[in-house]
Amino acid sequence: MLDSFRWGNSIKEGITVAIIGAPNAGKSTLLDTILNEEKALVSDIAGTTRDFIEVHW
Ligand SMILES: Nc1nc2c(ncn2[C@@H]2O[C@H](COP(=O)(O)OP(=O)(O)OP(=O)(O)O)[C@@H](O)[C@H]2O)c(=O)[nH]1
Ligand SMILES: [Mg+2]
Repeated sequence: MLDSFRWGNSIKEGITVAIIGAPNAGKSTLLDTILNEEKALVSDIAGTTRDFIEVHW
């Protein structure tokens, strides 16, 4: 049980994932694609997303 707890708990509770990358790398596009929702503004201007965007998915 001890050995399988982390794996089982990750499936049950989910895991925390951070999308990190250079300005204009496509982080917001990736997030919106995963969510199938326009959560983060996508633009060709580097530095569009300034705040942390936290979602539960
Ligand atoms: N060719 C190409 N362009 C992409 C891709 N993903 C995103 N873009 C374009 O790259 C530009 C930046 O995309 P964003 O998703 O806003 O990038 P970001 O990393 O969130 O940018 P910042 O928030 O400014 O740091 C936009 O014009 C997107 O349409 C991709 O896979 N291929
Ligand atoms: Mg962004």
